[in-house]
Amino acid sequence: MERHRPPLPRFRSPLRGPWLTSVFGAVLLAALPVVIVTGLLSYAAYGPQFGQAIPGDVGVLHLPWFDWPATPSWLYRLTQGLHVGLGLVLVPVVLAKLWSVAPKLFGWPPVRSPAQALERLSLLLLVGGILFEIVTGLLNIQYDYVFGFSFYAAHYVGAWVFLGAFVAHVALKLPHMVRGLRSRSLRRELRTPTAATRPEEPDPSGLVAPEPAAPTISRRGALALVGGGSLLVAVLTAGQTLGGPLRSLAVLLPRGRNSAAADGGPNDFPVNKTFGVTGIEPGAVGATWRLDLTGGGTLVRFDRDSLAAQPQHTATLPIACVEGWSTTQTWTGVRLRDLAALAGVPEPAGAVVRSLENGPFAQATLTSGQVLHPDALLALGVNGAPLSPDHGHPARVVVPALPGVHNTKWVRSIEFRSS
Ligand SMILES: Nc1nc2c(c(=O)[nH]1)N[C@H]1C(S)=C(S)[C@@H](COP(=O)(O)O)O[C@H]1N2
Ligand SMILES: [Mo]
Repeated sequence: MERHRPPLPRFRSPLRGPWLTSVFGAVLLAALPVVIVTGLLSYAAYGPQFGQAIPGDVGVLHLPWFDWPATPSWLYRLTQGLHVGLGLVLVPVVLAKLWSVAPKLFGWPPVRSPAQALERLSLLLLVGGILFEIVTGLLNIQYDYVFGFSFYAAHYVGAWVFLGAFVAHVALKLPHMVRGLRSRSLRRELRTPTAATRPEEPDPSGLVAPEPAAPTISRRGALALVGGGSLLVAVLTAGQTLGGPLRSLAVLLPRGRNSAAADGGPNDFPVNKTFGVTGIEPGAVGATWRLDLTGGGTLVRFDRDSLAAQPQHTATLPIACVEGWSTTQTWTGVRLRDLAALAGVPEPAGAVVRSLENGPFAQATLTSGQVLHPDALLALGVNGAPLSPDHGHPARVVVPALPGVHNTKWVRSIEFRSS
């Protein structure tokens, strides 16, 4: 069989072995569940019970849903910041782990027994699954929703494929990992320079090179390289959620640092979509703009001045995008629960907010708890000034802990549901 081996690479690094693979594996075993759980929470946060454009229909893969809370206001900022931030930080570790097991991925002959064929298939789903999640996640961050919403469904379905393979892989490999970790001392490795670096003991799993080359880097060097890569990604990502001086370093998040009005004024904070690209008639947001409230039997209509004459409430709330970036500002406007009462539905079961914009952002459904939260606003202003056109003038929704995408801008109407 060896005779027919295609020209596959020969792996000769003296660093490969069960210990090194187990170190990367342990990091991923500790951190990936956080990425997975926060990702699934994001699905719930989007309110799948309402069959909205986002998250869209995921068929049999839907989870039992629950009403996403509106308290604490930073909840989605935290969960989604962790999901995207930790997901990005782990990319160097995933690549290092793949490198460390490369001899097995390129093993020859490809299939030796039915059991081994099954194992290889599960590895294909595992490796393919995580690479797919990384690529779709990155594309979503880089291009937002340019390609419509297929990314969301693809990322969600891919997550389940990966999750299944991940659980099987952990169940099969956990004892190997524990043994691998025990086979060497981390503290000793961290004190071993390149010159003293020796291959691990030959192992039946086939990770250790049969003909190892001389070391060009120590194990501690390899760990520092991967850890340094993760740290670099962390520094370049953290600013998108934490803001402040780190924001300008968030080069991986193109829109997370763009500002609508780069003038340091009240409307100078990140914006995904500017008014100019929405296709909304400029006249529609001018003096003739009206807000329609429905649900109570009769239509209740406001112009901007009469809305501004209603009791105003101010709250400092984040807008947290699914892409991981967030921005916290001080918003002023009319409480959604006051609008519900004005519409004649003082205890609404939910509300459908509609925008002047067409397409996937045309409407969003809020739960009863989100409408009734005392800080849930139809904002007319931000940081003491009227909303700029890019931030949703004349009025936008801002609800605590709501995924950014449902904080509808350029609102046209709100329908309060009584059941
Ligand atoms: N009408 C409308 N509302 C919208 C959007 C939009 O494109 N159109 N973008 C949403 C998204 S994805 C986010 S994260 C928040 C903040 O987006 P912004 O940065 O474009 O203001 O507004 C949401 N509201
Ligand atoms: Mo977003």
